[in-house]
Amino acid sequence: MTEMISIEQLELKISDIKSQLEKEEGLSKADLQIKYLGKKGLFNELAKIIAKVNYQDKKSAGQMLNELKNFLNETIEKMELQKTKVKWIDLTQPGIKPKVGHMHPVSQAMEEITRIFERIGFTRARYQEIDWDWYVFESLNMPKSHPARDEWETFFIDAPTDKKLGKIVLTTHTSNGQVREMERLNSKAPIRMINIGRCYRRQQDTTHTQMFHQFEGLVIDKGINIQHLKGTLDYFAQEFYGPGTKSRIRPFHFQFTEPSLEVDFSCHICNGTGFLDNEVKKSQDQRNKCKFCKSGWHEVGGAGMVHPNVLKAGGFNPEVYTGFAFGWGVERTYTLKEGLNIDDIRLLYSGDLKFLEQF
Ligand code: FA5
Repeated sequence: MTEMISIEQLELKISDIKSQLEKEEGLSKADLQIKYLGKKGLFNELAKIIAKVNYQDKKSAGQMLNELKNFLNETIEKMELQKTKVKWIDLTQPGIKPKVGHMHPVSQAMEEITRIFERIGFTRARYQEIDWDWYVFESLNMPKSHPARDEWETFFIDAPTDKKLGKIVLTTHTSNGQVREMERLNSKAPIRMINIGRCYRRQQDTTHTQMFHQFEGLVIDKGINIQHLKGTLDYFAQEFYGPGTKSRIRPFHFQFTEPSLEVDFSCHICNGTGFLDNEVKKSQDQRNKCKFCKSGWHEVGGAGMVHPNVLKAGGFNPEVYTGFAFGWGVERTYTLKEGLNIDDIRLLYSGDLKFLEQF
């Protein structure tokens, strides 16, 4: 007895053929026509089945086969059209640019700072960001339990202590590079170092982050005096912020420099006057104050003449050699650049592409 085929089974076979055709890749139009619509093709093979369909279903089966044939013809045509569309290239169209990233603004600033100091004979150095207490504090004239240490809100590493070098800390400033650089050069002058690195402190607000960068300058030789320091500050101010920018030094206290200074750069918005108008005859209260600086100046960091005890810790005779050092925040120095107007340095580390893509 002939095995009969139901309409549902026929439907299944039809949908198999349809989906097989839709998945076809690589066959030419002619090959598809042979495979699906040729004499021995899948359509004709299926059409033979009609003999096995019940008499009362034959009409619907015939219609279904007709629809399949139309589908096969139309789909093969469409697939051919699609292929020719892909193959056609408009050579006059502008190309699609690949997405390219760029350096983070802080890395850009570090590159610029390095180039500026290299031009006057400084060499870039890098020292560890996890270092012994000795290099971060003690060799810098800050003996254990000295109150000055409190200013550096330090993260300590839970690790064994060394008898001479003490605890291990996350560096609070790049000044740890001072004695390290003296040791690296076997206490031989001249030293002209620019050390840029990561620092860590337990601080967080609009002008402070727990991780930030500093750049540290150190110059040691015979006959180095404070005028060399001031000349270097002025040179940097003009190169980084543009012609006309002035530097100003104010007395301060650091354990590792004597005398110690705080360094300010003149504000580019009000040209160091603190006011946005020229009405010098008016009283200060009536004048239009500069909101960017409030005083005409921006503080960027510290500086001073290297303390004799630090020179000794690095193997230099302070009777023969003198030096100057400075240490400023990269983020702080950078955000003061003309046109940037970044009032919260935490934005630099927010990972917000909408912000970062502007630089
Ligand atoms: C120091 O760190 C001294 N080592 C600088 C120095 C070096 C003085 C050599 C003399 C000789 P101070 O703590 O002021 O100093 O920090 C210097 C600068 O680092 C600050 O003015 C600021 O720009 C930046 N800075 C400090 N803490 C943070 C912080 N948490 N986030 C961002 N920037 C900071």
